Amino acid sequence: MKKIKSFFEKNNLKKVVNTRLGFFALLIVLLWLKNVLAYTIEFNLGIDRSIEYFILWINPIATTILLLSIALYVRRKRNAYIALMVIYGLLTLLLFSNIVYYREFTDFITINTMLGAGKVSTGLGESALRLFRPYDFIYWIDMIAIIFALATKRIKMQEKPVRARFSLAISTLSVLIFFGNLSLAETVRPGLLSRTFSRDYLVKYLGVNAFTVYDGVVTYQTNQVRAEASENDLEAVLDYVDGHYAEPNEKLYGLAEGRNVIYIHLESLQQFVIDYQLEDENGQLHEVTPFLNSLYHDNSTFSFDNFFHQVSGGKTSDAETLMDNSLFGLNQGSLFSQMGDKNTFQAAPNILAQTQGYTSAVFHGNKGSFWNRNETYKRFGYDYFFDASYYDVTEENSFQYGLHDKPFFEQSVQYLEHLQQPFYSKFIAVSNHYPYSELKGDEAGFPMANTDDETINGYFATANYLDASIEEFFNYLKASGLYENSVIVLYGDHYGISNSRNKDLAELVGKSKATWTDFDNAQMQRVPYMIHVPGTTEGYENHTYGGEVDALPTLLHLLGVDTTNYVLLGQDLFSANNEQLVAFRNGNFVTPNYTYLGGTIYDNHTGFAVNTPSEALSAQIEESLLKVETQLRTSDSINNGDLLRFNVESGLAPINPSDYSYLRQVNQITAIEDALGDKSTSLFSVNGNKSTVDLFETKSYLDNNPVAEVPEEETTTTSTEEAATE
Ligand code: GP9
Ligand code: MN
Repeated sequence: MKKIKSFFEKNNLKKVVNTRLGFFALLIVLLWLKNVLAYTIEFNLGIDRSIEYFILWINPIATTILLLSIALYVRRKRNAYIALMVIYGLLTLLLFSNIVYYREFTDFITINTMLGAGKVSTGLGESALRLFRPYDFIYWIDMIAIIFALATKRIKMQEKPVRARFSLAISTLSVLIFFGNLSLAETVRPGLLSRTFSRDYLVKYLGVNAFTVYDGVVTYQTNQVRAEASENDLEAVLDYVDGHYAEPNEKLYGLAEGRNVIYIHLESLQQFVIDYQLEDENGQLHEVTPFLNSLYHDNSTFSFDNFFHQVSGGKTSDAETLMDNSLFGLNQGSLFSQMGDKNTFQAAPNILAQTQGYTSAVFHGNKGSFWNRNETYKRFGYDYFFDASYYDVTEENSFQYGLHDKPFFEQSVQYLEHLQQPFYSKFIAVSNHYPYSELKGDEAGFPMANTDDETINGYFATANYLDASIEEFFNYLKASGLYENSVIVLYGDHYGISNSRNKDLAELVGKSKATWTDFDNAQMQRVPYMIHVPGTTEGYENHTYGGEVDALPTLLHLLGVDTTNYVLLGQDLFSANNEQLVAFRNGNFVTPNYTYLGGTIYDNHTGFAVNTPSEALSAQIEESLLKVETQLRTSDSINNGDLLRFNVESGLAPINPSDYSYLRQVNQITAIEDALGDKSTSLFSVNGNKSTVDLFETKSYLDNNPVAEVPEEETTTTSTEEAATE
């Protein structure tokens, strides 16, 4: 303490600042302070662990030193100081622009946004002034003070340049710090760079500067591939699509014509949960998803028991890409994150809007920036996106991935009732998400499984909660009258229990840990897929082998939409010509009789590898492999080359993303109702301008199971976040 005091007294600090290195250090400290200030009062990055705070606080350091150190190589006095101040000014400007942008969009600025490619109609231009705060001068006052101090020689400029070797040492040090920062971030959030969940995460773990540079590199790379792609590349795609097209099933074509589509995204729900009963410690059986089971067996439901997810690193976002576009996600990372704000799509909301006059909306209780949804949905043609900002999200009713399912559905209907019908809507549930350990209070009570793996143990309870939330939503749909006029499609997006944990699950699914194989892992990738068409009694359990890529052609045909003009890579699952070949994103595949995994052929009926396949079988597998490769390659060439922009024959007018804004949507939907007057088809209007919100009834697990034993307070294990596979 004394030392510091005397340090100041002797006025050493001033001397230090009068050297180039001292001045350089001052700028670093100031920039660091500004970043920390922004982290504290501007950005809401969802930090809840001390290690995350630590990473957050250190993350501006490396890039700030690195970028400012560029000026250390400048030898001439004036130029060196000018360079320092210019870099300083630019870094401040970058931070400040992000702060202002964040106030409006709860998101960070991408290179595309900067270049104007992603301009939004309600863009920053008009609203920027409104977004300034009186205290914003704090971010600039230091800059003015320093320039003033330099001009009036209160800070003196040092003549002697910094030795080049020393500058190099500083730059190198900053690179080392950066890699330290990065590896720490990767341990907390595996796959941070390869999967790029969200811009939030990049800023949270690496800082604004690193995020911007990273975004620039990725943008450059994708732009290169796009620039080289041409109309000719589309030819091969169109040939493939024509050859692969499967005729609709005449009996079902148009069965749901003109109806609302209500997609329910069953987070991490696997098919094995359907009809599953969990045994508690007293040997008592508990049905995990009683409501979904009843739907599954209902004769108004077309239920599939051989439907596989086909996602890769983009997880939920990959499932959405597949379901909405009949295209695969990318081999690495998320298409939403990497191309969602650039590419042209032929997504369901757009097709249905342009051919059938549908309105479309997504409902999801997490931040809109997660998986870059707020940008991607515009290019899919979603008219509305109700993200967390439209919900009352509190500490109690939410967890790290957003609002819990019951309040989510309950709070969604206030918006749903104002959508013009027919609508195409998607409800993305999220409570049944890794780490499956968040049910508290009145929602706790469903028994835990008793394996060595905490993640597996909690999975059934959150699945049960998801099930109950869907039942409440269905009850509302029936009470409000939306039900009869809708087709409700439910799908599991991907596995909930990763392959690395499956051995611990084996016993629960009637297998043994010791004999568990890759074949078993592959079979676990089945997810629920149910198409519920109220009023029909034609529903049945369909055993066709298919995957998420097949969902869109299946749905469009049920709605009576001709799909021959569109670039869809899947096949109608009701078609007699469906080839029942399910590609996984990594090139493996499943057919009704065989499963092909990295060179090994497994017989589905025995579960064993076929070590000496017959010539006929080898040829058959070879042919399937080629088809799978072609399907995946076609998907990649469409996505990487942004080929759909050339597909004018689709008849779809191009989407202008700036026609879409997800801000102040309540004004938007009610303005449309007002403008349409008697012609408005929203539930609210049809109901004589009376809200149906009160028809939603919600109950807790304990309400429904008053005799259930309340378990001891569960200690939630969030000490390590998900592994890369989760
Ligand atoms: C986040 C949610 C989860 O908003 O959809 O995504 P996931 O981690 O499953 O990809
Ligand atoms: Mn998911």
